[in-house]
Amino acid sequence: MRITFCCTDTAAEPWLQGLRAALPNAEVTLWSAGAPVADYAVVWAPPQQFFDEQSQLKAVFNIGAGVDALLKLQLPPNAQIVRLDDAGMSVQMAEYVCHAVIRHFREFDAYEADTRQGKWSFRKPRARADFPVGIMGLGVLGARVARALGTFEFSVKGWSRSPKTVDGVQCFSGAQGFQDFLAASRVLVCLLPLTADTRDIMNRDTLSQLQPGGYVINVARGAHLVDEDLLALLDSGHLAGATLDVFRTEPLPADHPFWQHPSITVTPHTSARTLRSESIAQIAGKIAALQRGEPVAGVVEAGRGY
Ligand code: NDP
Ligand code: OXD
Repeated sequence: MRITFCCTDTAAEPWLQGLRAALPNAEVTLWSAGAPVADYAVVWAPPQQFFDEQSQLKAVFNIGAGVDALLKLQLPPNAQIVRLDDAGMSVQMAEYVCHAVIRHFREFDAYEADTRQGKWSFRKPRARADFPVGIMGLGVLGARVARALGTFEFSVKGWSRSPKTVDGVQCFSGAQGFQDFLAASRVLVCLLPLTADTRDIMNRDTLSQLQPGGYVINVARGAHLVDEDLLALLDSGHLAGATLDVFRTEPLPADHPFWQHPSITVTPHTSARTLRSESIAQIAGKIAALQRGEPVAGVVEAGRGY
């Protein structure tokens, strides 16, 4: 069995060593143009040339949860795409989102500004009930984030494509549930995959439907958010702020207004990082299962885009 590795912006050697150790009977090599065809691929943002040459792939393992970049390419006809299924990402995402929600709700950024000026001052405690948190996307990451926020007793709402039941979460689904979901939320967290249906989903119209003083946390993909609409609603005062981890262009261009905006917190696409050893263990387990002819979790349905 041959495995080829083609991951942009990733140090290859530790991955190759880890995959070789986990799958000792496999020949694991770093892809270069003209390399022999392989059975399985481990990829992140590969070039089209990779798939043009690797015509015999049975499965393509994406070392991330989001497969939007991969679905833009032409894959070999029999290759299924398998995404990372948590692999240590959901707990990181829960940390990130809880941190952003709590920092905003408890006004810790304002306290920090005060204490930096030597001010010992108190703010009136805000009512938790006034900060319902709506999570768009109740998949592997969204459901974990919802549970984590619930432990801090926030009122948590969730929205998904198909109807869902998540303990302690008021669930909405589909186009018919969207407006009620937005109207019930003050803090909005985006954990949707980027698809034709979800591109630009956070725009002037939808963000205006959040409760006054709304707050946006985008940890999914930059193209979910219409940047100018967020800025306009911050200027108008309908929105109070945003924490953004993902952007239409990454790295975020130096002259982008998000960098300097006083109500926007920017982080460099780091909310949930791919963890190498967890990911290798998961990929190796799935390759072994596929070799035995067994089904695996995390297979992407190209038709629905995630
Ligand atoms: P999943 O595929 O497990 O879950 C996706 C969720 O979104 C599901 O609940 C799905 O609904 C819902 N959904 C999809 N399309 C729609 C739609 N049109 N309307 C309403 N709901 C919809 O994905 P993950 O939770 O694993 O990851 C989500 C995204 O997070 C990834 O696609 C990736 O882009 C991003 N990500 C970002 C990272 C970062 O570092 N910033 C790290 C990892 C991921 P249903 O349940 O009905 O299918
Ligand atoms: C992912 C990501 O999709 O890192 O895993 O954004």
